Amino acid sequence: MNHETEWHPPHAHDPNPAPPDNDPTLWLDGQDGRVRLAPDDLAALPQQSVSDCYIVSTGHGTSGPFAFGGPRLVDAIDQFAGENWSAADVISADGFRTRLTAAALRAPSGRPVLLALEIDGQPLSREAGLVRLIVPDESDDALRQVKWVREIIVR
Ligand SMILES: Nc1nc2c(c(=O)[nH]1)N[C@H]1C(S)=C(S)[C@@H](COP(=O)(O)O)O[C@H]1N2
Ligand SMILES: [Mo]
Repeated sequence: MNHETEWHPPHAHDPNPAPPDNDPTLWLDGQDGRVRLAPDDLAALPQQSVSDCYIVSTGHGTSGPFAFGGPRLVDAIDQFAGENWSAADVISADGFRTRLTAAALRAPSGRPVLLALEIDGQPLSREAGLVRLIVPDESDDALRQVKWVREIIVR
């Protein structure tokens, strides 16, 4: 997947070790307003599993391989905000964020971008990032592996 045209702001590479709160609900901001999504709403969409995912960090090592499961980000946006969008900003409860284009997310892929609800067949804990954006095969120091997604702004 080509993320060259996409964007994320500069970050400290020190990850937050703990969730900022215990509430895993998120908000999807689309053209027609705001939709509140609980993990159960995401679990009602078609689920996909992507195996052999690594969380890569030059600063503090690599973990994995993990199999993450959940809906494709593109399906969640299309379902709850409509199909007329060109990019999405995914923002966490602790202010971490990344931007993904619809063009990249719509490209056919066996390793799609997920809103992960599961890891290795088990429910993802809040500590481990529920709901976590998983961008398989990212090689930019895990800056797209956004834990504790709180808001998705559709553009
Ligand atoms: N919400 C949020 N997501 C985040 C971060 C963070 O600080 N906050 N840090 C990123 C960085 S720099 C890394 S290396 C990984 C660490 O993931 P891990 O806790 O699963 O090892 O999470 C990424 N996702
Ligand atoms: Mo990192």
